[in-house]
Amino acid sequence: MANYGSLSGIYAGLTNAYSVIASQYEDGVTLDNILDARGNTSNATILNGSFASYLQNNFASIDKDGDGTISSDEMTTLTNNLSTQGLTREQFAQLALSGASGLSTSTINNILEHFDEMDTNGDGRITNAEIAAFDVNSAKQEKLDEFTHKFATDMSTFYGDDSSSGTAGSYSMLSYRYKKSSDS
Ligand SMILES: [Ca+2]
Ligand SMILES: [Ca+2]
Repeated sequence: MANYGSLSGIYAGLTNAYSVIASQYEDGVTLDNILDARGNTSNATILNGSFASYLQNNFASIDKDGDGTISSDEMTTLTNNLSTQGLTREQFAQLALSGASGLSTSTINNILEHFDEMDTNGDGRITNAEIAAFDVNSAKQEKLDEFTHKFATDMSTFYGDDSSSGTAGSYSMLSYRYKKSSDS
């Protein structure tokens, strides 16, 4: 069964990047703090650049009340909104390839390849629900293909038997019936 994964690792990664920055600055997470944290080489292994960059690039929209700081509530709102609305192809590509999304390269490629098919409501974004539905449908399709293949294989086995070793059984039955009808 194909598995197209889930976007949950991306949302967790964003929250994690936020937490790393928030833990380093007493005044909360401001745009300057994000820039500072990204520039701090000692953060190289603990702060994911793609996630931090997402927070930086979308700062204004994440900071709903416009006080210049992303609060933990605003961060929760962001991940809730993202998981409800889903991710655009660009957002997905950027965040999934961050190396911290929990998705393998083949899963990411599968999602990118089937993005439009997965986006069943056609809003240009994919959600976990759409991925899961696609997963179920492709599993069904796989089962159907397997059944069709199995059926075809069984049929050729049947005919194969009939024309080779199976001849004895079916032929003798036929000759028996012919014999019987000619007798009467
Ligand atoms: Ca705010
Ligand atoms: Ca969609």
